[in-house]
Amino acid sequence: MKTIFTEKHHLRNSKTELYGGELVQPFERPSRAEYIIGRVREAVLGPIIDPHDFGMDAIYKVHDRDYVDFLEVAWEQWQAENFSGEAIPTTWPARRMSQRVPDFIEGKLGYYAMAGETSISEGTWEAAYWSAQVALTGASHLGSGDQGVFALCRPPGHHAAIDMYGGYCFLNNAAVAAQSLLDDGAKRVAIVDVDFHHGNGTQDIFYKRNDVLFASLHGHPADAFPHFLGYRDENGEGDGIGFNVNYPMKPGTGFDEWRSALTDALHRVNRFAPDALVVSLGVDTFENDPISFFKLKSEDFRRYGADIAKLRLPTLFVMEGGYDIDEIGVNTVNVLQGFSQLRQERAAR
Ligand code: 5XA
Ligand code: ZN
Repeated sequence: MKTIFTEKHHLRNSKTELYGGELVQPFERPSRAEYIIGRVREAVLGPIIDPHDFGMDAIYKVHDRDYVDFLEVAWEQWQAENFSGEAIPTTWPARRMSQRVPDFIEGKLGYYAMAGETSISEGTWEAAYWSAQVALTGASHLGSGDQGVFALCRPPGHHAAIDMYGGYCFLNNAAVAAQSLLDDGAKRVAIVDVDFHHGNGTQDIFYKRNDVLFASLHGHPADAFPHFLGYRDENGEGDGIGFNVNYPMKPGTGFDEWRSALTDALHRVNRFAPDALVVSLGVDTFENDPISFFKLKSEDFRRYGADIAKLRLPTLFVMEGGYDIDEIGVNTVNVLQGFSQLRQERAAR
């Protein structure tokens, strides 16, 4: 299996995350990707390929232009105010307040942020841009006939909505890739999000559409970030009714229950008969993840990778979350190996 990767992810190296009332070192840090690529090499998963630069067009297909414009200049505008720290929102357009976009950077941050933990720092835009290009390159390899590709995206993307950032995400890499597959001739694309957190951004982007089936398995929003989306009764809107499926699960959920939800999601994908599958691959479902509450063990990741392979669809894995740095590489590559090994076994029959 090919891995698409660039060292440009290091451009995203913010110093602060608002967590537990303190500014701490972010959980989403460069070493995550280094551990993953290290394990990809160690396991000899396959070639590691630099991303191609596809430009901005594919990004504008899923994000509003004013939002992207804001991301491009947010750090510059913040710096122009001579603030000493990194850019974090402190005020929001909450209930019964105006939804107009303010001029001052403090107001803009609040307008475009869906959460406050994610600081914008030097290089954030550039890293987010290249992360999206990693996903687009992965999609282009699927389009050329590969059956499984790993887009090692960093920063992650699935919380990034049409016009919102947060949850460590700026551009929605999985959505950008899915849209590019459609633009390159796919009639239908399914996205299965196995990250611990609900993919609110991906849901937002495709909620009214019937050419993308979105299924997300995640911590119940009553108990887990992003808290304000991800309920079971969110089934889509307009043409999209029936094409959004959420599987919220309670604290302590182990592999058997989680896998039943995955099995149901994969059945739905099978019935949808897509031309390709995008997997938002977060490994923060791991039992030792510091900010999550599912109980998957390392070997479970291999097992569900094989479950996904049984769909026999061209599959793009797009990296999302996972913060147990010691095991992040093993768990991620276990999914990819579980997938590849089952595919190879079936092909050899
Ligand atoms: O998948 N999303 C994440 O892992 C980020 C969660 C951020 C919680 N404040
Ligand atoms: Zn997550």
